Amino acid sequence: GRDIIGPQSVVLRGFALPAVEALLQGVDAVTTQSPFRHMETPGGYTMSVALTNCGTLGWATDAHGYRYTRIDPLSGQPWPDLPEAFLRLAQQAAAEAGFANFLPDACLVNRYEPGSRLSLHQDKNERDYAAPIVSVSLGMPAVFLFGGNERTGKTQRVPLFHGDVVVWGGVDRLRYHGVMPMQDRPHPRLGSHRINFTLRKAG
Ligand code: MD3
Ligand code: FE
Repeated sequence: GRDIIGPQSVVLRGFALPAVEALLQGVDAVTTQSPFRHMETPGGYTMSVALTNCGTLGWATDAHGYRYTRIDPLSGQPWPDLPEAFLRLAQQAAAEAGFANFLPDACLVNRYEPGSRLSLHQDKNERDYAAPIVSVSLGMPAVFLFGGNERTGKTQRVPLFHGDVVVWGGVDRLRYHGVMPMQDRPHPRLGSHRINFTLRKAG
């Protein structure tokens, strides 16, 4: 089924389930080349979420700020190729949500453990806000926070489960969002981890 959570945002419940093993194989291939790591924020904190990237461009943060790079600062090599299973799923989900011809060039892969959280933020480092973002949730459930266009507004809480895919775009593209601190509710396939990857058009 689908849950409408904004004028141009939809949760496709279980949409990724048929592809889970191919997607996890993709995550393994990516993390073999570019492992998960905890990056520093410009404010001097270490992120509780570990991340890596695949595709032409990867999102990174350090003491100097947030940016997209072609080279993984940890490996010194280009980010790993976008696995075909990621691209196929993202294009199918985007089309289901009314965004035809989605051509992502960046994929940020986040790994959560119990206690990890993502504080409210906007995704503003992409060049083209007309393209949607497709997000795929695997493993432990999370509570996603969906706010408005200002940090201070009301937030709705949206539970996201293993296999859910969310497509965000249009008027919802710059809404504040985050993830509540993770509870330890181990998943049969992924244990005490949640993996979320987001496909974007960044360049
Ligand atoms: C809504 N990740 O990586 S994915 C992120 O679950 C991020 O790991 C979260 O926020 C996670 O930046 C949420 C869903 C998401 C991604 C981008 C959005 C929701 C969004 C951009 C605009 C509005
Ligand atoms: Fe985000």
